[in-house]
Amino acid sequence: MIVLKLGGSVITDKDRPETLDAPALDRAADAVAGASDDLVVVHGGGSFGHHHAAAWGVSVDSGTDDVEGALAVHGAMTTLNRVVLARLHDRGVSALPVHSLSVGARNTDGVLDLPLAAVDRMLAESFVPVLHGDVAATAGEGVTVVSGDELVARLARHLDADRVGLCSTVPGVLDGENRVVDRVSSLDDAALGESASTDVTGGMAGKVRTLLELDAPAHIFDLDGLPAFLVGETPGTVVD
Ligand code: IP8
Repeated sequence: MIVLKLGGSVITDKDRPETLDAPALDRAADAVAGASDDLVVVHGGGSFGHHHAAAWGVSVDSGTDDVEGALAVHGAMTTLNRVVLARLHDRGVSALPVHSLSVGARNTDGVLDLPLAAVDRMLAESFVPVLHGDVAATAGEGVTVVSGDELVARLARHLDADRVGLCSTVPGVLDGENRVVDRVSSLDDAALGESASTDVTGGMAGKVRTLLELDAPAHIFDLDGLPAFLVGETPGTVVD
């Protein structure tokens, strides 16, 4: 079982609102279509979710109770999700959408309650569930952002994933001289930069922190490394 995240910055042009990086998405979809393991895909927000989240002041900790704001973020993400699904369907992948807003809820201590029976059943029926960064109703906050990385962590634990992959715009975790670090076992192992574009859910340091807490080995790589990851190789950086 593989949990794969396609970074929003990979499949969209993150600096231009609601703009796809179509060639990149095509490459990602080609690679996913070539995977032989059971797979769950999560995609990030890129220029679809993050601009709206920033405009409405919505983050993982801070929400809005304005339905217009909630739907601005969610609607942009479902638009992107439909495009991702279409690209996968074009290649014969039986991809189905899963929207966290419909079933997830964050309680007062920030913990996300996310029933995953639908994901389990889709996998059992040989579908490929495709989740995405979203918003979820949150106690006392209206809605807050659910990041794709948070979903990856939840799915990896729930499904007891064998491998977790984050397809990023960089070829792995970089050291101070921009060289890819082969292995990261603690936050001290590398100079971790923050994402430069608008991103309400944190950059590389946050990703590594989340991945270090998982039992499954996680891999961070770029689009060039994605086909190799999906056939069991170890491109980029292993976080374990
Ligand atoms: O790009 C958050 O997902 P991420 C998406 O994985 C938003 O951080 C802002 C709804």
